Amino acid sequence: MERALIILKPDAVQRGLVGPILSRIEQRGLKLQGLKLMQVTEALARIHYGEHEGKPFFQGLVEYITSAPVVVAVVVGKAGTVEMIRTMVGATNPAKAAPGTIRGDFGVEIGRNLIHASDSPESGERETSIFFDDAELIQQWDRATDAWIYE
Ligand code: IDP
Repeated sequence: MERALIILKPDAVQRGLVGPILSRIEQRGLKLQGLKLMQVTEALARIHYGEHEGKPFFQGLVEYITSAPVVVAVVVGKAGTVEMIRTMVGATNPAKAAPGTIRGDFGVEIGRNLIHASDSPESGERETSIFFDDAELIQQWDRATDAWIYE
């Protein structure tokens, strides 16, 4: 199994797109391990986006992600899940994202691209531990539909 951290960024929350975006993930058959509404602090933003420190868009990115509440989720599935979610999310710039992807259907500009999703299983683990305490996650639970989603 592998998992991804998803952040529905402030624009997704402000625009009332939490339900529609989470619906896509649920409908795909992926399973939640954690979900919460939170305010990202500047310190947390700087840790999460540490790899982008020094880039021209970094300060704007920190301001964007801390500007209003976000919804964060941990989503789990079999091997390949992280890549599958990235495909659903689409290209970083919504203007170039394919129709049918979250960014391609809901956004128009790179600085308001609605959603973050971990880019590898390793990032998924690292980012999950940054945003969630163990006690906030339900790592193992039976879902009635599991046998109808996975062979
Ligand atoms: P990703 O979110 O598709 O993985 P990354 O390259 O990891 O894309 O960039 C992280 C975030 O930084 C993007 O989702 C976007 O919010 C922001 N970002 C990246 N490049 C730019 C840019 O050129 N201008 C403004 N914001 C950017």
